[in-house]
Amino acid sequence: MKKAISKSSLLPVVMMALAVLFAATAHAAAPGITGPTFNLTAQTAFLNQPDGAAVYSWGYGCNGAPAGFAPTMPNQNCPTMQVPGPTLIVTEGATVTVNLSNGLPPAAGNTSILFPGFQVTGSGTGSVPGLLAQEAVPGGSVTYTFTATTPGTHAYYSGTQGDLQIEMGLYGAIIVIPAGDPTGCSPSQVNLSNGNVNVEAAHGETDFRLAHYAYDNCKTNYDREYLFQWAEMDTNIHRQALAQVTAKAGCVAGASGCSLEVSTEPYHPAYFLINGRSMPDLMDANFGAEYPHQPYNANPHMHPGEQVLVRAIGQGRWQHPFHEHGNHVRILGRDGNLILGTTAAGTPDPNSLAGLLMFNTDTTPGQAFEGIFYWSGRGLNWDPYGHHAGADAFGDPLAVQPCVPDANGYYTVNSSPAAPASAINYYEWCQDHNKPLEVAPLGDVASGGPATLPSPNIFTNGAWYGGTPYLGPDATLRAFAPNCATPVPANANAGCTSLQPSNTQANPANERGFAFMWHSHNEREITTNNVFPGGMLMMMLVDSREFVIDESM
Ligand SMILES: [Cu+2]
Repeated sequence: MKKAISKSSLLPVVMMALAVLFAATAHAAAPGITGPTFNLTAQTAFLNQPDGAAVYSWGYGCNGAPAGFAPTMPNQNCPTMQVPGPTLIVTEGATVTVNLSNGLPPAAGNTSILFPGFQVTGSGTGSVPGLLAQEAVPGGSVTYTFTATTPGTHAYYSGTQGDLQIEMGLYGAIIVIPAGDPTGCSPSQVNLSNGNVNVEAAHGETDFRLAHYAYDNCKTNYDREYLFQWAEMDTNIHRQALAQVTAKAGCVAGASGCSLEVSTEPYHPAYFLINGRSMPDLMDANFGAEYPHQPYNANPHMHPGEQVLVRAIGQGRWQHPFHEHGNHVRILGRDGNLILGTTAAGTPDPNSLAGLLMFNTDTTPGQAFEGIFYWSGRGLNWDPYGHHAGADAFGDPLAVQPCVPDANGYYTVNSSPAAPASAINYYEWCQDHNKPLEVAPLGDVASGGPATLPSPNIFTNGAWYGGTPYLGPDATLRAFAPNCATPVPANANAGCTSLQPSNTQANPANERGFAFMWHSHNEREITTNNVFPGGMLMMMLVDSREFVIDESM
């Protein structure tokens, strides 16, 4: 697939060594609540935006404590209103019950939930049949029951006056995880992704996955997962709704005049949301106290080689061109349907995943997809780990790392001898092992690498630049030249300086990763109220193996 060059892909933040300076680093996962019975309510609250606005909105929330949370996180909670609504995590085959109470203002009228892809029965006193779903009247409630027939990621959203109610925030996700691991998988499939999970454990990482496989198929195993719900927001609609609800406070539901006449056209969204937040708020922690009604962040992290399950849903009115920098995405399934090739006999072939390899994974309103993403550094033509065949002029504190290619060319448990689980270059692309970007580590092209880095003598780096092109905290230590006098490297014009890149004086045990934009390729959508940066823009971080990714924060 031809890789398009876009203006946004030329932004200077596409790839940089990045140091997180915040006391509490924020990571992600796909947090939600467990059932199989969910007591939900639809209520009002104000959503915080990065420009300081607080936007009147409607959302689903928990009506009492949920049965449980998954995965476990320190500040987990389920408020009475949140956008997106609580992510409902259920197991394949379960009978799911959702009790929805309508806590919206009487003038807002009925509300409901659609669960596309499931055979739903809706009933209950306080509910009436609607056009698309059984609806809870104001102050009333409705019960939906269905069987979670097959694994996958699905949207749920209001089935009542969708142009208004979904815009106001009445949407969420349901994730059906397989009833168990599939049987008959090959050893490398059981030993997930060539040992990545064992390597995570060797570095003290906790497993935050909801399951080991996305579907009942050996080829759908994964190491990490993230859920991204894309939606936009036109504050004109929200202002109208608030004004009318306020003017009609205390009206009797169903009485003449106790209804809203909110115009939802023309449509001019100003906020572009992933999981209810915009850049940079979406990089803050899950369940952060500063976002009481927007608990889910969008802050993907991964180590090289990890198979990352991207669950994405288009929840708004517009389609969004979601682009994951760093690699293409292999689509696994859509709306809970694993995409398989066919056998010669014309039947679905479980050994043939047939989803497209995509540069750009559009989100489509109402549709969900899963894809697999990984980053390995393959194709860079230099060694991102900055390893050296021997001690370098700057006293490389790294022991020399071996890199023995497995059948695919990577250093893994399948190499001979096998890569130990503690190897910090686990999953390195061995063909580029020891190839410098430039020599030692600051030099020029002529000294043996494909690039010349700017000299800290003439170039001021931002506070987020670790001062090194290489991955890992030790690489930051090697980014400047405290001892360049003995011996002076062959070409030391750039490196032999006591000036340090700005962030090398920060805690060297802190994070030093590669950052890639994951964002909308519609550039107005990476703004907040037309100010860049904002909107649908995340920074994905590739972290070195020795940096512990704690997704609970
Ligand atoms: Cu892009």
